[in-house]
Amino acid sequence: MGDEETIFSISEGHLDSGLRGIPVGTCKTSYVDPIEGVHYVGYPVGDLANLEEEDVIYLLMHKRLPDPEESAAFRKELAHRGEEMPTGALRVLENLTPGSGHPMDWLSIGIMAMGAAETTGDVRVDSMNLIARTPELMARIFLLRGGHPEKLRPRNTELGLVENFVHMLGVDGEEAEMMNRALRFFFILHMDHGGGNLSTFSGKAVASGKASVYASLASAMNALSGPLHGRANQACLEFVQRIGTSDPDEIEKFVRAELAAKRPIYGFGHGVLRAEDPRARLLIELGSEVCPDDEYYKIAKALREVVPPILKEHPKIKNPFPNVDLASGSLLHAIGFRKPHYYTTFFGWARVAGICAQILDERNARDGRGVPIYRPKYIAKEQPHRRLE
Ligand code: AMX
Repeated sequence: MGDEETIFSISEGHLDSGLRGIPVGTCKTSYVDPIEGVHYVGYPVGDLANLEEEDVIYLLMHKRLPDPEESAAFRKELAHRGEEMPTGALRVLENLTPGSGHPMDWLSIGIMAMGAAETTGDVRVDSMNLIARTPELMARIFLLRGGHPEKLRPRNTELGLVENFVHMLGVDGEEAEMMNRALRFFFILHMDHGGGNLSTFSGKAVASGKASVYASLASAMNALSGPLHGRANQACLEFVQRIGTSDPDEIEKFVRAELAAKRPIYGFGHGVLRAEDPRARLLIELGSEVCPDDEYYKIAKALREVVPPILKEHPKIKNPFPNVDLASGSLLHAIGFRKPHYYTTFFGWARVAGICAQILDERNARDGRGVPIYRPKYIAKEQPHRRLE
C-alpha cells in the first residue's frame, strides 16, 4: 500500500455514522474478519482458546507465541509484579459504599486509583503491572462491593492470572476447577477485537495524548460499560431471565414484542461481523461441556435458533446472527457467578491485555515518537456565523 494510494473514499453518507467502517489506522494485535471472526496476530481465536492465558497475552504483546522458556519467564514476571498492590489504591476502594454504583464504575475507579498510586510513565512497565494486578483488583471489587471483604484469600500469583482470581475469591474443589476452565476460555476469547471497537479505540485515543496507561485503560473501561458494547453480556443474561423459557413459540413472541417496542435484541448483531461470531459458537460448545442442563444455557441455545430468521425480516439489521454475548452470561451464571451486573468486569479484565498491547504498539510507532494525537475532523453544521450585537 503506497502512501498516496486511495483505500477508502468518504462521502457525505459516512458522516455521523459512528466512524462505521472508515479506516483510521493499522493494528498488529488482531483483526475481525466479517465471516471468520477475530484473529489474534493471524490465529483464529478458537485455536488459542485452550492455551495458557499468559501465553496469549505474550502473543498480543510480542506478535508470536513464546517458546517454553519465554513462557516461563513471562509468567514469572507477571507473578512477581502481581505480588504488590498499592495500598493507597485499596483504600480508595475500601471507602466506596458496598453495593453502590455499577461494578464497572468500581473497575474504572480501581484502575485510576492504581495509577494515582504507582504510574511509572514507562508504557510496558505500567501495562505489565496493570495486567498482573487486575486479578486481585477484580477479586477485591467482587468482595468489597458485595460487603464481604473478610472472605478475600491472600493472593497466590504462582497460580497464574485466572486461577489466582478464583483462589482469592475463596472457591475450591470442583467448583473452582469449572470456574478456572470456563473463565480462562472466556478470558482468552475477550482479550482483543481489532482496533476500532469502542473501548479499544477510546483507550487508544486517550493514550495518543500521552495520558498514562492507567488513565487510558480507565477510559476504555468506561467506554466498555455501555449496554450496546460490553454491558451487553449483562443485558443478555437479564434478557434470558426475562424470557424464562426455552419454548420456541414463547421466545418468538417475546422477541417480536421487544422489536416492536424498539428495544435491542441482546446477543445479536455486530458492527463488523456478517455471520455468527465464532466466539458465540465456541461458548455454546463450552456450555455443552460444563452446563448442558442449565436452564439459562438452554434458553440461550434456543435463542440462537429462533432469533436470526426474525431479525432477517428487518433489512436494516446488517447482522442477524449471534454475537459473543449470547451465551457468555448464561455460562458465567452456570459456573457460579450469579449476579449479571458483574459480567462486564470479566470482559473488561480480559480487554486490559489487548488494549495495553495496542497502546504499546502505537507508542512505539514512528521510531518511538508514537502515533500523533488523535484528531478526526468534524464538519460544522447548523452554525451560521454570528456576532453579539
Ligand atoms: N436488535 C435490534 N436492533 C438491531 C440489532 C439487534 N440485535 N442489531 C442492529 N440493530 C439495528 C440498529 O440499532 C440500527 O438501527 P437504527 O438504524 O435505527 O439505529 C440498525 O439495526 C443497523 O444496525 P447495524 O448496522 O446492523 O449494527 P450497528 O453496527 O449499528 O450496531 C450493535 C451493532 C452490536 C450495537 C447492534 O447489533 C446491537 O445493538 N445489538 C444488540 C446489543 C448487543 O448484543 N451488543 C453486543 C455487541 C458485541 C459487544 O460489543 N459486546
